[in-house]
Amino acid sequence: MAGRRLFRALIMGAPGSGKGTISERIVSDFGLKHLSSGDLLRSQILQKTDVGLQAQKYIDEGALVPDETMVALISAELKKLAEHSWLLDGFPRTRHQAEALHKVQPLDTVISLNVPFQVIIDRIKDRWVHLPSGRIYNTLFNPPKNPFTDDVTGERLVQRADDAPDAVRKRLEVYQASAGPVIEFYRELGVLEEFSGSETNKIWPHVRRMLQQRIQ
Ligand code: G5P
Ligand code: MG
Repeated sequence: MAGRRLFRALIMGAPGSGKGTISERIVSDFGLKHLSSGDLLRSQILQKTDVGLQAQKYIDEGALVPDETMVALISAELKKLAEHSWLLDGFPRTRHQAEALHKVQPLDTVISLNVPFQVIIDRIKDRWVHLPSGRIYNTLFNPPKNPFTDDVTGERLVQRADDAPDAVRKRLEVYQASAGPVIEFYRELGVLEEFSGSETNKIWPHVRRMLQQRIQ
């Protein structure tokens, strides 16, 4: 995107609403850098960093990692992306995080996905992931070429600990309690774009069209 104005966006939505899946399509079509707070935390856990060790207990039980930890972690990553257009996925997800980000970097567009919770509960049990890269599969929706194997590296896929039914229920409750004030914050700023539906393939063309109009 050399020579173009930098574009800064966020994709938000409940756990399993398709943020990661749609982010992969946005990255592929529009060339934005993708920064997923969940992928970043899982990579800190794999590397056994202090942040990873602190965050693991919150993540496994489906609770939010404290705001201060998240703001420090994401701010450090965004500094590395200062020269790039980017798409945040999963941060901010509290009003405090949204205000902290707004002070350093206002957003151009916020994509908010509305997917019925029962649809999410049905699809998330079939999710398999390649943890080091964040690549996402689903045994029914987008299966890997070879069962339980990452298409790119050939490594084994795993299921996330927080995709266990109790943790999924908790994550959906947490989203319901914390997302409203974030959505309101971005609506007031005039940057909110909401997309509702049960199928990513039907939501995606609308997201794509909106971004084509915004990214020049
Ligand atoms: P994450 O990693 O941000 P969540 O819970 O917000 O986790 P998640 O689970 O990663 O979100 P997603 O990215 O929205 O879901 O969804 P996805 O992976 O693309 O799609 C879900 C599944 O459905 C996949 O298998 C996909 O293939 C399939 N799928 C997609 N579309 C369709 C479709 O149309 N049909 C069908 N059948 N299937 C489909 O955060 C994890 C944890 O990290 C901490 C928290 O503890 C959080 O719980 N954390 C933070 N804590 C505080 N503040 C923050 N900002 C934090 N960020 C992360
Ligand atoms: Mg995700």
